[in-house]
Amino acid sequence: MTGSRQTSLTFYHAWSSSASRKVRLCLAEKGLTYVGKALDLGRFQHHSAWYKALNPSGIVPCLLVDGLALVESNLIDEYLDEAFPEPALMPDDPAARYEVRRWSKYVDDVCLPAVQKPNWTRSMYPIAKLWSDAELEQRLAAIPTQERRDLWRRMARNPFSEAEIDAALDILEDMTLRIEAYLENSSGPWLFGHRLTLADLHAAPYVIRFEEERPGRLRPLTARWWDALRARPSWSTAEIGSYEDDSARTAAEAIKDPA
Ligand SMILES: N[C@@H](CCC(=O)N[C@@H](CS)C(=O)NCC(=O)O)C(=O)O
Repeated sequence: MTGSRQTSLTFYHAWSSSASRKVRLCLAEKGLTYVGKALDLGRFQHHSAWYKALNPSGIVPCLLVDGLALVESNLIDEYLDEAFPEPALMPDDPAARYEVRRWSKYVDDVCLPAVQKPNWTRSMYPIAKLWSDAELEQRLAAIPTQERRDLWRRMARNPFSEAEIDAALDILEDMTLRIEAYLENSSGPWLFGHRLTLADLHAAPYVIRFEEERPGRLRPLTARWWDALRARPSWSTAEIGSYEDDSARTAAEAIKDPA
């Protein structure tokens, strides 16, 4: 743990989850140690009563800080940046801080729904398509939000078409073009100048998925930025593997449900 604080951190996450990866990268950049608890989304541990008591939305991640449950990856990372100020992961200038927040919101509002299409097709559809109607209704009843009930119902009965997945990857490609534009205007190697910020960390899980789905398409500045990001010690500390490996890892290494 950095500094003299005795804060206890327990992190509920899934290895292949983009939102979880954002927080793992932030924890790693801060040099924080924590107890990691990987959930198996394919076994619906995130829909169990014990987990919904921590995160009522029934999604990962969730960071327990001295017993206080923090949810929403962008907000968790901002919390970490304030609670553990070194190294700073936000710019000093209020206008630039605003821009980082705007970028993080865009990633969550636009890139997350886009990445769900290939991700859910690869990992949730093979599970959900096997359900009988009765099992589907039973699974849906445990899901606390309409949005996720709709997604699981789609996976079970009406999976995304190739055209929908392609359109989603176009959205991620557009994100990489926005990254290129930021880098063209940046005074340093990162999206907002010489300091690595949450903006860089929050883009990373979506860039890796884009690269996996459409390899070799990053523009020159983005490709250099991408290499620099993955060369940081935080990349290996955060244990970000391929989507396939991390999905398999999730199933193999998931925690046991608390009794
Ligand atoms: N806005 C949320 C999004 C979290 C989210 O969508 N988590 C996904 C994994 S990346 C999840 O738990 N999916 C499982 C499900 O919906 O059943 C955040 O940033 O924390």
